Amino acid sequence: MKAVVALGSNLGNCKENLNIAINHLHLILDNLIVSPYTQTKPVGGPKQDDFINAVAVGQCQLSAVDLLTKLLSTEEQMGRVRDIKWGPRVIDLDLIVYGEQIINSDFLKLPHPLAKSREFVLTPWFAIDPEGEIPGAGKIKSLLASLNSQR
Ligand code: PH2
Ligand code: MG
Ligand code: MG
Repeated sequence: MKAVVALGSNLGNCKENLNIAINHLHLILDNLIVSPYTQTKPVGGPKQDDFINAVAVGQCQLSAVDLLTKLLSTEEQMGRVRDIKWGPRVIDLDLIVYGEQIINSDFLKLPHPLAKSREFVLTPWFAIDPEGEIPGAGKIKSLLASLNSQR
């Protein structure tokens, strides 16, 4: 199943943090493709440093819950501390889309409910997967166009 994972970091050596996370993702996902890293202004949360964001796309045989569990354990191994909502973080690994799955549990929401409105997810994703889509929301390309027309 196709997995789309968004990566973000704005604490410490952000590019190195993304490199380490990508190495972990290679152990979990096959045929991994990684977007260029992009510096973005923080969206929401407290005043904080810019983020480095990227998106990775790969193939996975795990259940969605098992995949998310592995992503969360990578975050934990890398020293992620969960305190302030949308606050600074060493690494954030969000499961954006998993095949066509639609899930709405407390643990896991698929597709990621905010992805369709987040330029820092859609732009790097589009760079590596221009035909990509969010089930129920549409093609990245049209989502980006509607974000741009709102501004
Ligand atoms: N992640 C958030 C909140 N705001 N802003 C940017 N630019 N990049 C992020 O990855 C990000 C954010 C919550 O996960
Ligand atoms: Mg996030
Ligand atoms: Mg997260």
